[in-house]
Amino acid sequence: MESRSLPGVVAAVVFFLSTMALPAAAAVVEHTFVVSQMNMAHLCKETLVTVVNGQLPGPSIEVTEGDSVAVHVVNKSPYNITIHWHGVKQRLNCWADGVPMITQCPILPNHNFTYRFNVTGQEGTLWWHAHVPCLRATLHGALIIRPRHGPSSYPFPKPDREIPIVIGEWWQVDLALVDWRLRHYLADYIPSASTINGKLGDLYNCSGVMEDGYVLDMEPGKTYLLRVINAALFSEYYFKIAGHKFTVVATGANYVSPYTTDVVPIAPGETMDVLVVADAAPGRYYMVALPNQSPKPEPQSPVLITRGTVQYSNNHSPSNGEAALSSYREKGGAGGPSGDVPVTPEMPDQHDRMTSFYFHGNLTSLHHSQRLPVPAQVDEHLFITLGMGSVCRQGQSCRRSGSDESIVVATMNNFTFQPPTAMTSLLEAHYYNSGTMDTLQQLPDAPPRVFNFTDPALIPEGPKEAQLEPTSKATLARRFRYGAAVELVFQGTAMMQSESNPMHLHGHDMFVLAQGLGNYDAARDVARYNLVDPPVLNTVQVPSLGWVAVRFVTDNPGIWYMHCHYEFHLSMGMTALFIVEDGPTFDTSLPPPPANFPACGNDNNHVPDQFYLQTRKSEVSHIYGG
Ligand SMILES: *[C@@H]1O[C@H](CO)[C@@H](O)[C@H](O)[C@H]1NC(C)=O
Ligand SMILES: *[C@@H]1O[C@H](CO)[C@@H](O)[C@H](O)[C@H]1NC(C)=O
Ligand SMILES: *[C@@H]1O[C@H](CO)[C@@H](O)[C@H](O)[C@H]1NC(C)=O
Ligand SMILES: *[C@@H]1O[C@H](CO)[C@@H](O)[C@H](O)[C@H]1NC(C)=O
Ligand SMILES: *[C@@H]1O[C@H](CO)[C@@H](O)[C@H](O)[C@H]1NC(C)=O
Ligand SMILES: *[C@@H]1O[C@H](CO)[C@@H](O)[C@H](O)[C@H]1NC(C)=O
Ligand SMILES: CC(=O)N[C@H]1CO[C@H](CO)[C@@H](O)[C@@H]1O
Ligand SMILES: [Cu+2]
Repeated sequence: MESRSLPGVVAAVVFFLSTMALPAAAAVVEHTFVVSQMNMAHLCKETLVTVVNGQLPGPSIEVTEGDSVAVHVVNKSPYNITIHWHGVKQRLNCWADGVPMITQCPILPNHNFTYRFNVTGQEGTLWWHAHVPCLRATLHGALIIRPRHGPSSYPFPKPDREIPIVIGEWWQVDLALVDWRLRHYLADYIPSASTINGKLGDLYNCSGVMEDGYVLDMEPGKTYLLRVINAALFSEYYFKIAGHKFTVVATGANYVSPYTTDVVPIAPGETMDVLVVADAAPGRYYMVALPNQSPKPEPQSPVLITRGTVQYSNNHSPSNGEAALSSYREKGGAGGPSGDVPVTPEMPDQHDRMTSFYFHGNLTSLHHSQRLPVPAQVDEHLFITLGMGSVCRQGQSCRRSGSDESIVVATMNNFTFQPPTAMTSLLEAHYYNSGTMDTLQQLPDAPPRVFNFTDPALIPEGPKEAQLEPTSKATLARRFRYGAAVELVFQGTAMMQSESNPMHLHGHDMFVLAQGLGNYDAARDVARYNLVDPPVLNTVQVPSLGWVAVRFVTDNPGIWYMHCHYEFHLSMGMTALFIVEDGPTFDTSLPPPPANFPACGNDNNHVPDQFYLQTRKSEVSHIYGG
């Protein structure tokens, strides 16, 4: 089987369409993505990873708003592959959304498929990733959308340089195995390191030799636009640069009112465009990404901090540098702007959840001409609880609370998602009106039982939650007519967990009206809705033991994945499908599937379950040193 290396071929080609009479001619931005496996060495160990064009992170796609994109995906890996263009609205183009068995049959090993989509009405940073469970840890890259009228039309001072900052994880284990075990609630693998732009940084070493770290050269006085992406599977991160402040100007390719902060919390699936001015004293400064986690009784993971360095390229000294810097100096350390050791930022605590809560609560959208109005009238109300539960391995009744007879799963309104197993994608079944659609289970508009959702006594697997734990498995879907204004409240629960949940909706942006801690109470909380300038996001961070209220309009026919962007919750079933019906006209109806659409078929590389079952943690324990 061909699997190891790959030629680093393939550049992006841009063809200008001479016939278009737009302000800046719309272009077709074309890429070839060869997905293959290669060995990468970190922490004294070679690991076989699945990557695009031999790169980790994968290639950035850079477009101008209004451009068309064509990405030729050639699958030389042993896995079924789809690529999702995270945050791209894909209007009337659900076929290109890249969710396996939902919007398309996957691209089988040794097959290829060309994704075609237009990027319109969005500016800023998005990203792409494989929508194959867990494999997105190494199959991802930036998708950068610049304004049609050039960088001088940014609604903020024109940056001197633009830099993608991709926060990720380094895994020393077969990611297909991680997924299989998550789905069978054998959640025994964790990443080995965090990364910035693929580099582990100097907190990690191989036999005392430090890992490379990402280095950003800055010139004094210049302004940098950092396009920060959280591509990690497991954690929200706190991101900081010692001695510098950030001005957040966009998130999820939507502009926000400039918001100044010294720390950027970023959950998996979120993207943040932030300006940094090189206004500190010339020297070296650490850029740090710290994953946060829920406190006990949640199981605790080792804290995998990563860091890179910002270094000033010459000695021109700005006036206020020294003063701005003194408060960031490492306590008791030898660090200094001109010393050998870079200055270290003081990070929030790993258990701090309020820094993320306040940050997200402070975002508002920027007033500008393209901004869509917030729907004032609501046609449909949904209230969705997020938590954990369990299903029996066999039959209807079984012992729970951690017993081997049941499997712990992640839930929405007391259902966990069952991926469809038909011989076509659901979207084809929907489009051709085939019978498969009858097997879908309706996602209830509200949880079947009202309980004290955020009572911390429900967190551990114990007597208090035992009555609530049984749940059902089904292919969950909710239908909407075209053009409905939907209000959706996500309620985090303490059901066997106290995690936050970054909820991602495909094909639509959401107006984020309000958030709160504890239980949502319409009588009290509707009054707090921001209907004037709410931020517009494709991924909303539902706070730990709290809630978020959003509105969106179902203006894009198709079947859209709605799921938690923590990969462990996704693999464990925190997913539902939003089916948006066709509207009355040609311009509001889903067109037929594109040419050469993949057909479902058997690949010859199917790994038997037995393999994953037999691979016990003990056999790979050397990876984690125990
Ligand atoms: C893609 O597949 C088609 C047939 O399925 C084949 O003709 C073509 O050569 C393939 N392209 C690449 C780049 O592998
Ligand atoms: C993209 O835009 C072009 C030019 O307007 C149009 O011909 C094409 O159908 C669009 N493609 C998709 C997938 O929407
Ligand atoms: C904005 O942040 C400040 C502190 O950082 C906090 O006190 C305030 O409550 C936040 N606002 C919202 C709406 O979350
Ligand atoms: C829910 O539980 C919390 C924590 O135990 C408690 O403070 C609150 O009063 C409870 N709410 C209701 C409505 O029982
Ligand atoms: C979920 O449904 C099951 C079966 O009806 C019930 O036993 C359980 O209490 C429900 N749990 C929640 C959280 O609603
Ligand atoms: C790959 O996808 C096909 C459907 O096209 C499916 O039959 C097969 O089981 C999948 N293989 C794996 C390893 O998931
Ligand atoms: C993987 C590796 O070699 N890690 C080493 C990093 O450095 C510390 C202390 O110097 C060692 O204990 C680790 O084994
Ligand atoms: Cu989640």
